This record gives sequence, C-alpha cells and structure tokens, in this order.
Amino acid sequence: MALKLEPGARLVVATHNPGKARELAAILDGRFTIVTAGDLGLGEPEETEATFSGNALLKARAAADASGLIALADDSGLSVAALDGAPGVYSARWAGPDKDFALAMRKVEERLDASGSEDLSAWFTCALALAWPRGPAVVVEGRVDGALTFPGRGDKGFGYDPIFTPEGERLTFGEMDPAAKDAMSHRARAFAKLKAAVL
Ligand code: ITT
Repeated sequence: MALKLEPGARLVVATHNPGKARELAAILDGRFTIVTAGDLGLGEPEETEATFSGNALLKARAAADASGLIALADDSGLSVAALDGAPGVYSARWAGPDKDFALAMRKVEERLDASGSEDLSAWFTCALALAWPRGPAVVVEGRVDGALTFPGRGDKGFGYDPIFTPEGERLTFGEMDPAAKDAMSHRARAFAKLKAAVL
C-alpha cells in the first residue's frame, strides 16, 4: 500500500529545537494542522543511532507512538570534510547542555586549525522521517554543500548558520532571509523528497 499524507492531516512535529520548528512550519506551508512535541509534552528520546536517518526515525517513531498522531522528525547537522564529517550527528552535542552555538562554532574553528587543513568544505544534512502510530515510516535525506566561513556572520538563522556559506552564494545562512535559505537548504531538499514520496 502506498503511504499517503492527506492535506489537512494532524501532524506532530517532533522537535524541541525552535529554529527547526520555525523552518519546518514554513516548509509545510499551512498544508497540515501542526502540533509540536512541546505542545503535547512529549519527552526527548536519546539519540542513540549513528546516522541522521536512524535518529530521525527513532524520534518520529517515539512521537507517533506516544501521541497517536502521524509524526514528522528532523535529524540534521553540519559535517566538515577536514574533520572526517564531524560534528555530524553530534552537532547538537557540540553545543553542550546550554545549547551554546558560539561555543560549538568556536570548537569547529579550533579543530580545523588543529588539523592543519586548509580545506573549508562542509555540508549540512537533514534527515526527515514521517511515522504513522504503530505503523509504517518513511525517511529521506537532503544535503547542501558549501564552505566554512570565519568569523561567522549574521543572526537570522540558528545553530551553525553564521559559519556556513552555501556553494555559489555570497551570504552565509545566518545572513540570508529565511525564504532564501528555505529555497536551497538541506531541510527543503529533504522535504522535496518526502513530498514526492507521500504527498
Ligand atoms: P531535536 O532533536 O529536538 O529536533 P536538536 O537540536 O537536538 O533538536 P539534532 O539532534 O538534529 O536536533 O541536532 C542538529 C543540530 O545541528 C542542531 O542543534 C543545529 O545546531 C544544527 N543544525 C541543523 N540544521 C541546521 C541549520 O539549518 N542551520 C544551522 N544549524 C543546523
């Protein structure tokens, strides 16, 4: 049976990250009735998988089964070529318990300096998983390539946005208007795949 998500369906967006929730709401663009994991008081499961897709599935499954609603989860992060893909699935954890992304971005710069590499290549990955309560699930990934930029610039986005300039662009994600980021981001690319699969 093909999985279909009906327009207007009630969907729980299983994230506790306000930056992601904002971008996902913009991308979903009024197509669904959205409730957040916070609204429902859902807990945050431990992200025990080694891949973005694995963690996205784990979060979507937990939220769907706990709420009885179809759940959309996002697992994403920044990967640096010279650091063998770090921080990757540890992107949130590099910011520490206080979710201090100034600290996390400093750590990226320090590790890069320590590596001695001059390769600034980096990419963002976003895995989006959609899970039906006690039912099937689908997961897709989107990626955007670019270059690390130090010092970071802009305060429009969230997380590592100030230190990432997508390929072919002059502005960092932190400097771009939300709509410009949404037109090319890893999250938007993942959503385009999800749409092709279930809408
Ligand atoms: P949830 O699990 O509740 O969704 P989280 O912040 O813990 O929230 P992740 O485990 O997926 O989510 O961590 C991904 C981190 O990668 C996130 O905290 C951001 O700092 C960073 N990240 C992901 N997408 C990003 C984007 O579009 N711009 C900047 N940073 C991003």
